[in-house]
Amino acid sequence: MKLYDVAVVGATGLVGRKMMQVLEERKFPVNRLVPLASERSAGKEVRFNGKAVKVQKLEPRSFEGVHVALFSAGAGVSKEFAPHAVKAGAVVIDNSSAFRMDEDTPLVVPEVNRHAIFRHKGIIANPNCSTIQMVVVLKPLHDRFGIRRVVVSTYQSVTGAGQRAVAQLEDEIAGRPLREKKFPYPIAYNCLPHIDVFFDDGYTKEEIKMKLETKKIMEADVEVTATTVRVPVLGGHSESVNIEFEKPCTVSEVRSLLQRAPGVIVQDDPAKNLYPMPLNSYDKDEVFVGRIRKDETIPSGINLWIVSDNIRKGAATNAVQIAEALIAGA
Ligand code: 3JN
Repeated sequence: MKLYDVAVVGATGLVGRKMMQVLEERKFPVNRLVPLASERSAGKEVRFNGKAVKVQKLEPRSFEGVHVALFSAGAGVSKEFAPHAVKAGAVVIDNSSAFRMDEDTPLVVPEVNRHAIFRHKGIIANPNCSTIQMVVVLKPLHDRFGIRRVVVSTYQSVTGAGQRAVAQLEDEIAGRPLREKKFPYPIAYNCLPHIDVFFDDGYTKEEIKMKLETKKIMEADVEVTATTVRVPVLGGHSESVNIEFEKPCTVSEVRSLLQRAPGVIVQDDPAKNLYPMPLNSYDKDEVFVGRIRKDETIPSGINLWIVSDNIRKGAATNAVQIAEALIAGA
């Protein structure tokens, strides 16, 4: 079997660490693992396949011999260093927003648009976590009923904002002085309707990412309007989603389509209090869906509830799945 040299940029972050865990778990054929990070983290050790590997300082020449470079160190780092990786002959799978909307960059969720991977010109973008878990559910429904419009509200885990955000929540809950202050307000016992920066029209960048990325991944004019909210939760992101269809649908058709959909697990039995929750989605790769109900206010519509681990399917697992598809070929 061919083995690959794999770089992980942002190797000491929440997503970078998870990328290495997922590469190991899924037995990605790694020859050499190259963990890369800023000068501050260089010299630390990460564990991979039972061995300690030293984190190296990210530099333009870090990518010599690398076949696949997984980036998760923010859009600025991706913009600066992804071109060096491509120049060295690597394929970059980038978890930031740096290239997502570029025409030449495929934006991929393998369950939805695996074919797009093979159009890459060196860089493949991993979508935003909130978009990924939503489109995995929307795709089979769009193929069958045609989606006209989606109204989504998110309940996003603090893990989406990184290690400093997790530290703020833990310290606030413990009632101790904060090690870090990531959010402008307390996040414990609170909800912040504010993820990423605000634009002049009142929407946040996270909300606009969901709208634009969904159309690009689904290659369809599916309209999305979003409200994204940070909640004091660790295990995953939740989404309340209202979907309006072109064609008539029933709840049982929707349920059976989703039961057969790749990467989806239906948890929907109100009589047994069965519905998806972020506590249960932690460290799982699937997208969980439940609370499937008819929207009686429109001719054809559904309400449902989607939960997934944003650090796994929303980031690391999706990136590794792209890498797997890439080496498997078209
Ligand atoms: O807040 C979340 O739950 C997800 C955060 C994603 C994020 C945070 C900072 C910068 C992104 C992203 O993936 O879109 C970016 C970015 O790359 O723009």
